[in-house]
Amino acid sequence: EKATPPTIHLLGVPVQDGTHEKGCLMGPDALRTAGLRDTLEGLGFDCVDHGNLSPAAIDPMPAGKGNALQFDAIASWTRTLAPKAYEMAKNGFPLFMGGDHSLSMGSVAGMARHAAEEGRELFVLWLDAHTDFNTPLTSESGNMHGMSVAAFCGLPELSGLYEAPLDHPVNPAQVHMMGIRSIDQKERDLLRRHHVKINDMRVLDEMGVIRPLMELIDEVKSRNAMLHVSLDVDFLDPEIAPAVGTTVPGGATLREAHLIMELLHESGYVSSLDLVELNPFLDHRGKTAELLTDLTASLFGRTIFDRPTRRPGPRHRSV
Ligand code: NNH
Ligand code: MN
Ligand code: MN
Ligand code: MN
Repeated sequence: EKATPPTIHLLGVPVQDGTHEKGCLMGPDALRTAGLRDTLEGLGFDCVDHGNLSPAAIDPMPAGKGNALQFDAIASWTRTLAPKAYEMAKNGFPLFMGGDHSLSMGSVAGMARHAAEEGRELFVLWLDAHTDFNTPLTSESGNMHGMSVAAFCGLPELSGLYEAPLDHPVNPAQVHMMGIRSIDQKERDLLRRHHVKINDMRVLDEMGVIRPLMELIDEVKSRNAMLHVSLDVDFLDPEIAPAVGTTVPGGATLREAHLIMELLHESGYVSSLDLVELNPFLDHRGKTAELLTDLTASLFGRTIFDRPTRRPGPRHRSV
């Protein structure tokens, strides 16, 4: 018997204060223009587009230590998004359309709370050129999109972003990163100290995407956890995905990225997705927005040709 597909809840989060490069605020509308919703409906899913989030004003905070830029603005977004993500997760599959990567401070925190309430753990697959594990004390740029993982893992230097201290910080050992090829000096030590699982580009060069990804999927399955996927455009090679302010050469290929999405679909354990860092101002004729749409289609079950039917394992949701 087939589980009914979840409703997909699209939410635009046009935050760009986490980066120095302007333009990410157009990301959600570029994804809409590329036909994300029609594509998902074409695959048989019900979709609700919740429009774009706007951050609630907060009282200015005392200046924190270190050199975080736009701390108050990012706190406003995070405090608005986390409860919204938590609510959306109750009714289906939340798909967050960014916006820069500081978005994940809210989306992941909301998903972690949802998972905890269901008695499940939350794992995170971080697809990015960067590890985004800086704090205001280690960051060289001050840009808060480079601090997202540290924030939702509960590092105290970033706890002021949230309304209240995080009840359900993500365990850094349950954050698996792929595509990594740029880490700041002090960030390196933090990543080691907190046992974040890093699959850098060298790992993908040597063994491809299947082995490290199946390691994650097997662990998620064995713990009956939920899996949040966070896709930064710069995970992809700039040749195929130019619409991002922080391109790093030597990224994932089109087929590697699709294979990851297809395997994630087959796992049946993905609970939620961020599409972030899309800067349409830097795109060529919409190609990056279209690529993200195609990758999302693969995550939701689009295949090139028929696949042999697999015996479904225990599932969170059939996607
Ligand atoms: N590590 C750098 C910083 O913290 C770059 C972060 N930029 C990103 N992250 N695009 O994904 O400033
Ligand atoms: Mn990132
Ligand atoms: Mn990045
Ligand atoms: Mn917990």
